[in-house]
Amino acid sequence: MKKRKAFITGINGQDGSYLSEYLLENGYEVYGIVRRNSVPENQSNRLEKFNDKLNVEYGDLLDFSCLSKNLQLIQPDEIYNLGAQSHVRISFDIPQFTAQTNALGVLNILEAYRINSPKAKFYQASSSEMFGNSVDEDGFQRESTPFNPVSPYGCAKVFGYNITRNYRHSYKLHIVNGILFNHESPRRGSNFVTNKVVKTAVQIKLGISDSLELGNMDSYRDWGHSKDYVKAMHLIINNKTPEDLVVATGVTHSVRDMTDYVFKKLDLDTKKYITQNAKYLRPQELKYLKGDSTKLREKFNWKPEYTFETLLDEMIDFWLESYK
Ligand code: F7E
Repeated sequence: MKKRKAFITGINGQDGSYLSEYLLENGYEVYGIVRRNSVPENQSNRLEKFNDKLNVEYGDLLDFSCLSKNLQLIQPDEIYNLGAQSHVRISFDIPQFTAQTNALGVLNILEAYRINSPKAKFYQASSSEMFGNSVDEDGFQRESTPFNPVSPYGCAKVFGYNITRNYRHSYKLHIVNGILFNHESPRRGSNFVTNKVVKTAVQIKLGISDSLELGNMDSYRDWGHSKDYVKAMHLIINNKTPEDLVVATGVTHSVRDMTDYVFKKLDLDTKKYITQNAKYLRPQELKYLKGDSTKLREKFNWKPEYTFETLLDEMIDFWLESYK
């Protein structure tokens, strides 16, 4: 039987790498683009173990010609647009680049798709950051919760979400948004809060580091595992009727709770090591996220395998192992 083909932007990111592995396991041919980087190791380290099974080319969401050429040649069955400037605080430092990549980049790939491979299904990586500080009365965010973004990243993602819906409705294409809440793993960049806390706590435990500087510890996040979430992406794109769905655990914790859990696990006293540094604060903060993914759970029987605790335990074990 002919293998199904998937094309992934951001293939070397946390989600791109887990999604590639999952699709390879499920018999797909996997294609993707990575942005050229001056340090070549950074482009492939998450893909190292299975790089020889992938078809990866240089490309960029800002370069319509390369997107167009790739989609014309590959004729994928499924397109996952996971490429982005994904760091919310950094989006305040580089707002225009963030808007170009996370907003206009989506339009570029949608156009390349509409023109060259309109039979494919298309997945757009939308984000809970689009909700900003908007919460329903019961304390959850869900598909119907209004967007009220509080960062350049969130604003750009709202454009990406809307243009995706617009293409679905205007051109009758099979296009979906997955609205994913925070998701982490040992492959998370170490400038995101979970991996920063776990990595530094392990370094403190091993005497390599003696302090941890953080920003706001009173914000709440709904943290899941990237491995669980890439399976949800695959279900959402293959939904018979294309629709936009939330992916979340439904459990929320503060940054302080998360830090306490990690330090306690390593037998360390948070008070001794943690200080606040204003450089990690954001001009505007998203204070609270807790997602309701009932629609996804009911439709596909999806539920996360990892809990907050098993996610952090896996990350702690990863860093302990890697410093051995
Ligand atoms: O921050 C606070 C920070 O950078 C989480 C991205 O994947 O999820 C992610 O965005 C919280 C915030 O993730 C530090 O202020 C405190 O309240 O890990 P984060 P994020 O901003 O929620 C959404 C769904 C996405 O779509 C994004 O792409 O932790 N915090 N101290 C800190 N955060 C960082 N990074 N570093 C600190 O030192």
